[in-house]
Amino acid sequence: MGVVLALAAEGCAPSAASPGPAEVKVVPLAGAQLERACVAGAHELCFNARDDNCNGLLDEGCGVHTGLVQFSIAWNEASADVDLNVTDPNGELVSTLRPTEAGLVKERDCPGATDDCHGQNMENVFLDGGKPLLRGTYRVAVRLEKLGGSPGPIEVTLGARIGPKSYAATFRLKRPEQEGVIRFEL
Ligand SMILES: [Ca+2]
Ligand SMILES: [Ca+2]
Repeated sequence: MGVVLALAAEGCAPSAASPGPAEVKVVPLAGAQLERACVAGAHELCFNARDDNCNGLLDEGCGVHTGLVQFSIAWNEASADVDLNVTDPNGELVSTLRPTEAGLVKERDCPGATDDCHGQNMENVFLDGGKPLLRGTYRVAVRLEKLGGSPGPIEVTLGARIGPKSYAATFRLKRPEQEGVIRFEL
């Protein structure tokens, strides 16, 4: 409750043909409204979890891994702790400790125990390139763990890549343990 969420299917196709699901159903579990679309040919900004240049890839060229399925979050408050919790169609929660059996990998746990992210708070989950795309429901939860001294709310951008399409949503999380959830069905 109290999660403000904006969602947009940006529908941008990358220049190279990518195999992917023909149809994706996106189910926000909170009120949704359209967010701005990406701009073709724009400069791709790093660590904002957005497909700024509308090529279907999130934060490419920034040392961030991608795959046929990718979910990323980013937020500005350096000491706030937000978690990206993705559960794959097998019901397995993706952790930074090891890939799921379906091949989803999580990199970056921000802000990290020893300021590992250097103030650039971004978490990223992607499908390992060697694994086939697993169809089914991906549950993507964005959860505020700690405000870290910020008065809040913490504005968190969620970017998603499903095959050739990218999606963007924004959450405003006010108190610890609050989370916003979107389901992607493919
Ligand atoms: Ca891009
Ligand atoms: Ca970006």
